[in-house]
Amino acid sequence: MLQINIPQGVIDCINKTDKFVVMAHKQPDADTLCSALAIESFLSRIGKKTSLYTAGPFTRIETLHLQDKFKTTTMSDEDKEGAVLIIVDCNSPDRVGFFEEEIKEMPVMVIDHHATVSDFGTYNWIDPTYPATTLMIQDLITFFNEVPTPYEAETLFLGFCTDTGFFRHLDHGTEESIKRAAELVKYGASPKQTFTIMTGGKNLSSRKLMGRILERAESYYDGKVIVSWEDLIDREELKAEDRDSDTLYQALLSITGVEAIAIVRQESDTKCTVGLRSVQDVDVRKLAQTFGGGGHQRASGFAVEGKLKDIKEELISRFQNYL
Ligand SMILES: [Mn+2]
Repeated sequence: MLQINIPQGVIDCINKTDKFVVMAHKQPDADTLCSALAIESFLSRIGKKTSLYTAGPFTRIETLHLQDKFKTTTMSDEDKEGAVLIIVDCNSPDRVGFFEEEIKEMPVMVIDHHATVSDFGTYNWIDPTYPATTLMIQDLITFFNEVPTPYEAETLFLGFCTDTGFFRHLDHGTEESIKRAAELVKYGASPKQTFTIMTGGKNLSSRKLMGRILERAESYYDGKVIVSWEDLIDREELKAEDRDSDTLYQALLSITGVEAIAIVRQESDTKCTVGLRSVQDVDVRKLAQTFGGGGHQRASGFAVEGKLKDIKEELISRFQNYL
C-alpha cells in the first residue's frame, strides 16, 4: 500500500526555499526527465525560481521531444547562486555525470525510488515502494493541495508508464499506483498518446539489429537463462543507434522456462554494458552488483571494462549463484 510519507525536511525545504535547480540523471530515461519536468513546473507555478539540467545524452526515442527543455551545459552562476539542487530518480553523485564536482557545494534534495541508498543529499526522500519517481512527484503535488496541470499530468503519466512497462511490471497490491495513474488521466494524460510515444518512432535498422541479437541468443542452465550480444560492427554495418531494448527483452522473456536474460553490448574495444531482466524470482540486481552495477530486482545493468567474449563468459558463470 502506497502512502504519502514525505519527510518533513523535504517539505520544509520546499516551503522556505525560493530557488531550485532541478536535475535529471545522466543517460536520462523518461522517469527521471518527466519527474524533473513536473516538479520544475509545479515549483515554478507556486512562485519559485527554477532551472532544469541534465548531463544527457538523450538517446531514448521516447525522450527526444523533451530534450530542448533541459540545459546540458555547466550550471550558470545565475541559476546556481543560493539555489537548492533537486536530483530526481537517482541517489548517488556519480549518476549526475559531469555535474558531480560542481554540485558539491550545493544543498541537495534527493527524490528517488531506487533502493541503493547513499548518504548523499541534505534532504532525502527515498522510497523503493514507488514504481516510478514520477509517482512521488505526483504525491508531492497532492501533498501541497494542488492538482497536476494537463502538462504535468501528461508528463507524469509518461514517466510512470515507461518505468512500469505500460503497467506490465505492476503486480498484485499496486492498486494505489493505478489509482494515481487514473488521476493523471482525469487531469489530462492520454494512455493512447503515451503508448504511441513509447512504442513509435522506430527505424528499420533498429529492427534489423534486434533480428541479429535474437538470432544469436543462446540458452543456458536448462533454458533458465538466455544470453545474447551486439557489437560495434553490428551498429556500424546497420547504421543503428537504438536497438529498442524493451521489445527485445520482452521477446526473450516470453520464452517458456526462461527465468532471466542478459544482453551484452560492446561499447568500445575495452568496454561493454550489460542489461539484465528477470521474469520473477531471480534477483538480477544482486548479480549486477557483483559487477559494480545496480538497478531493480527484475531489471538491472552494469558497465564493465573487458572484451565482449570474456564478459559474456564471466556473466554466464556468475548466473549460477542467482538461479
Ligand atoms: Mn525510475
